[in-house]
Amino acid sequence: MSARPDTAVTQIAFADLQALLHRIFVRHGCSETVAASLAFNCASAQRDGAHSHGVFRIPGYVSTLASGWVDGRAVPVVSDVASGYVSVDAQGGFAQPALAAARALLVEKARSAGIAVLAIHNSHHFAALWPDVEPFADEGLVALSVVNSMTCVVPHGARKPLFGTNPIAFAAPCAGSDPIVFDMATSAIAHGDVQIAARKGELLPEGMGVDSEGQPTREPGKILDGGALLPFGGHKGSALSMMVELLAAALTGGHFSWEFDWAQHPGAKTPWTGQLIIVIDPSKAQGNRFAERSRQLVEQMQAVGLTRMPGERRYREREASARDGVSLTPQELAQLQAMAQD
Ligand code: NDP
Ligand code: PYC
Repeated sequence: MSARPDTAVTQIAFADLQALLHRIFVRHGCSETVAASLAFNCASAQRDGAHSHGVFRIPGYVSTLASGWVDGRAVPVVSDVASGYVSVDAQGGFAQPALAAARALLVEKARSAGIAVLAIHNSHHFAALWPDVEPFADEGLVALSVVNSMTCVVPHGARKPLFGTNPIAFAAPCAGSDPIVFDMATSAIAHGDVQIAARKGELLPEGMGVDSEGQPTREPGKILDGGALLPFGGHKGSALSMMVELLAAALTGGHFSWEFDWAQHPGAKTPWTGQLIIVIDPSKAQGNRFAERSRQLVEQMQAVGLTRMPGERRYREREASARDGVSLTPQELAQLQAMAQD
């Protein structure tokens, strides 16, 4: 559900988009450091055609900052907990600057112990997860991350929503190519894609969600208006979503997806939860041949007919954006320019 928009597009250089988003974040209450982190993240998602978490999210960031729900100037506090464990209190700010603050220590620990964990709590994550893991694989490391969001998914076999859309992202180096990366919500569809479908007046495929009566519906408006999403793959996706709640919230000290109440902050959109990142140094693996073994796996998958790896569409979009500029609709560009000034 992340293809290029089929409406008219205008192209903007990545650096110009990043600078525009940076101005918006600063204008709406973020420190320079936080603005830089979020602008790079969001511009990268737009560049890669990850539209559910590209510039589509900017009005949500702005309304959240205006509501006082998130601290755009928070300075994360990093704790060196153990030889393979780093904890960060994001101080009610965004998760990406918390990761940035702890990253060097995390990598140092992973390279020394072979594996290290970064547990972020008191944090808001409103973005795609792959930007958090892909850079580790660029450095030859394997990374896995989970983040929980806000109650909108009915556990398999239950009657009411409890879990968040709870994505899992994974990145691994692969000899001779870009890293292998996947990043997927554990809900049948990301909440962002439901909002996009509602805006476009499109029906969803079967099996994505239920209305406020718990009845299956394909209408995004009914899901957003008191309805809920389903996990992907029935009990299997539900188990993964449960795991994400445990790792991202219980293990980090963050909130479960149902544990925060933003009712007093009209306009708040960013889930106040937690995030876990596990980084492994594959040079410690038997024979130190991980990247070559990744390549062998990819080649075998292709030999049995696979034509599209996860992450491949994004890499293609990235190439097209580098060549032609990052695509936005003229309306999106005008809205961003207005938000940078208002
Ligand atoms: P998709 O279902 O679009 O894609 C999931 C993964 O599968 C991607 O790695 C994608 O690669 C790959 N993929 C898709 N189609 C195919 C195919 N036909 N063959 C092989 N691989 C394929 O993602 P979701 O809608 O589940 O999630 C979208 C985004 O929403 C994610 O970035 C996620 O992190 C984010 N999200 C964030 C939340 C938060 O709380 N911050 C909550 C929930 C979601 P490719 O990228 O190349 O298309
Ligand atoms: O798309 O499900 C989603 C989502 C939740 C929080 C940020 N994105």
